[in-house]
Amino acid sequence: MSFENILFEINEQIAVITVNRPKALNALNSATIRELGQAVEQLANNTQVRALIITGAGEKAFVAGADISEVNSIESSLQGSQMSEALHDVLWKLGELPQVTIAAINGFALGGGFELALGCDIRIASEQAQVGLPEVGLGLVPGWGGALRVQRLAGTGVAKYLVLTGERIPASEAQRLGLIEKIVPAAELLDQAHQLAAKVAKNAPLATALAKRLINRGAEMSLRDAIAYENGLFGQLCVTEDVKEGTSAFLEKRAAKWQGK
Ligand code: CO8
Repeated sequence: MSFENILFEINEQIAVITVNRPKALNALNSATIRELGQAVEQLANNTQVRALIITGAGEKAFVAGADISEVNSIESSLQGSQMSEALHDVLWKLGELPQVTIAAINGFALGGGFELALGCDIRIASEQAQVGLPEVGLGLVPGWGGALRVQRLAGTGVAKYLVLTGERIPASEAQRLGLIEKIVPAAELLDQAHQLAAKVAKNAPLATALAKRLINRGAEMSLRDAIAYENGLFGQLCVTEDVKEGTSAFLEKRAAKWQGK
């Protein structure tokens, strides 16, 4: 499948999607969102790939938001809701992938761009990156889950501060608030994202996939229900070949060879 607005590469255990509209600072138009969805769908049943890195083309922006000229041409609330649903659909698919998803934030991640990053499992950013949710300045609320994911990651106060002021904050501040996990020099960003992906890939595939699912689904449950869910997944994993291999490898002081079953 060929794409016009993204680059999609798979190299053994690691896939990379690069949003590739640098002249518009990689803003997400409908065609780009469609292509993101198609690329993510291709990974859903790929058992070789263990991690997906999402980044932006060029040095300036990860993604500068929804394509504002497209938002400007919306003619009905139905059309607006449909555009909103389109990226939500991609973000839900990212959440359901067995692979870990890593946003490598190489510059501005604003509005929908930050929302795309927030839909990934881990965010690593360059020292120059800036994030923000400036939608209210355009007359909108964040329409791709940004307010709500920031609220869950960093609390109601931080969500209200970022959303109501629309302020852009540097990556260092976002890290302090728990919205970015790691900051590295720009020149090292992709290499460090690959190293992170490789670290995940060393671990047991079913365990990483189910750990991600536990954390994502558990966040939507009461603690009691989430722990019951954890208990079920734990039991399920205990009888896998990988747990026999992982524990035997430890006892025999050798590296584990995972089968993903
Ligand atoms: N959409 C379309 N084009 C854009 C966007 C965008 N979001 N951002 C930048 N561009 C374009 C500019 O228009 C410009 O194009 P041209 O060269 O043809 O004039 C080019 O990219 C370069 O941008 P600037 O000249 O503005 O570059 P600066 O370095 O001066 O500024 C900024 C960089 C600060 C990133 C600035 O471009 C900016 O503020 N961009 C907009 C950021 C923004 O407001 N993002 C939020 C958009 S709304 C949104 O994301 C809603 C999400 C939910 C949608 C739900 C469904 C509808």
